[in-house]
Amino acid sequence: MKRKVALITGITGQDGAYLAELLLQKGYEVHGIKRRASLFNTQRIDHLYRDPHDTGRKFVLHYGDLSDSTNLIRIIQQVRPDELYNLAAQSHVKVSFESPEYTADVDALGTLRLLEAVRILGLEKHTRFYQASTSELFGQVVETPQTERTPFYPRSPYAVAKMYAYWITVNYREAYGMYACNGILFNHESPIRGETFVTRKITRAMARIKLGLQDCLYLGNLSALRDWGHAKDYVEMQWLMLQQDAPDDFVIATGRQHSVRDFVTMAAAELGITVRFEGTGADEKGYDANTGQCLVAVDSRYFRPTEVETLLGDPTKARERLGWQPRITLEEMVAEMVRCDLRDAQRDALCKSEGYTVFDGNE
Ligand code: NDP
Ligand code: GDR
Repeated sequence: MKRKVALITGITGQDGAYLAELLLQKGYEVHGIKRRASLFNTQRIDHLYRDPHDTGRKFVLHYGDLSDSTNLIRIIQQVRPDELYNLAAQSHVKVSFESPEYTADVDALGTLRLLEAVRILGLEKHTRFYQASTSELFGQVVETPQTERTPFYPRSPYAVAKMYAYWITVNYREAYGMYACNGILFNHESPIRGETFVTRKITRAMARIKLGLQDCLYLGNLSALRDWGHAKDYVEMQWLMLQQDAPDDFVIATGRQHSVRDFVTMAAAELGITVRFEGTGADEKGYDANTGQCLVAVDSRYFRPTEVETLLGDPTKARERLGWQPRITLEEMVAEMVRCDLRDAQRDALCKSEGYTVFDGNE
């Protein structure tokens, strides 16, 4: 049988890396679009990469950008993918308030550019399309838990841009008969999550505090509630959605909800630290219950102009139609993230003790 060909935008990101690994395991030829950067930006996929001079390789990277239709058309023409996964985005909600136009260009129009490229090349009956939609679409939630039928109420430039992407995907499915799907994914994390998203920021800081590399972790809204799953589980669903008889949209979530404060408590507990929270709102602090050291403080610069206070997904449709359910629990994920960040912190502590300068990377 002919080997299937997949093209992944955002392959250098968290989900792109896990999805590429999954598809290679399944025997796909995997192509990815990476952005030109002044430094290497392929750390998450380097373990999959083979010598670019090897002609038999099944993993190929192309330079490109979602803001450039000519280059997207050229890559899609060259690759002629059976499956196209659009994971690329300016994906940080807080940053989208600072770069709203760029976020709209990449997250909203970037999706349109890909769909149009597929159509222009006459591949609309050949290429199956996955759009990385998001629970942020629900924003100011009007019902709990959220399902595929819950009305959207986006609360950031990021979410508004993703709302355009959601509907243009639905529209191309209905207008041109494309096999195009939205995965409405709730937050998913892992040891390779970007360091400025709250879960990774917490596990990384707690590990560094434990080793004396950092004193305090500054966070924003500790009361925000999220439904957190593991990225490795969620990319499997992205693939499953493109293997059905007919295209559809699915909510992917765990159905469990925790606060940012709970996540801090869980991560600290993995390191043998008990955190006691005192105060409220901007004055809340978290102390080491044994030593009294202040470990966590609220800094209002991490507040968002409009916040998404609570998200909780109902994945019943995905479970029933795709036979999908998450395998990795939140507790297992927190333990894995802390373990990996502790290893990195140990390396940094060693370098520091040998007199090398260590980049703290705090935001
Ligand atoms: P990441 O931020 O880790 O990765 C984003 C990827 O998009 C990176 O490869 C990045 O490249 C690339 N990218 C950014 N801008 C452009 C551009 N202009 N042109 C081409 N590529 C670009 O995100 P995740 O892996 O966590 O998420 C994947 C997708 O899923 C995103 O679309 C996100 O919005 C969405 N999503 C994520 C959820 C989550 O909880 N993780 C939940 C729901 C949806 P570079 O490495 O160079 O920065
Ligand atoms: P989110 O994830 O905005 O849900 O978007 P993030 O981890 O950034 O925030 C989750 C919640 O934590 C609160 N928070 C903080 N967030 C960050 N980043 N830094 C802090 O210091 C901090 N303190 C508290 C936030 O206010 C928020 O309520 C993620 C992204 O991956 C999106 O691309 C994706 O679409 C959604 O998840 C689903």
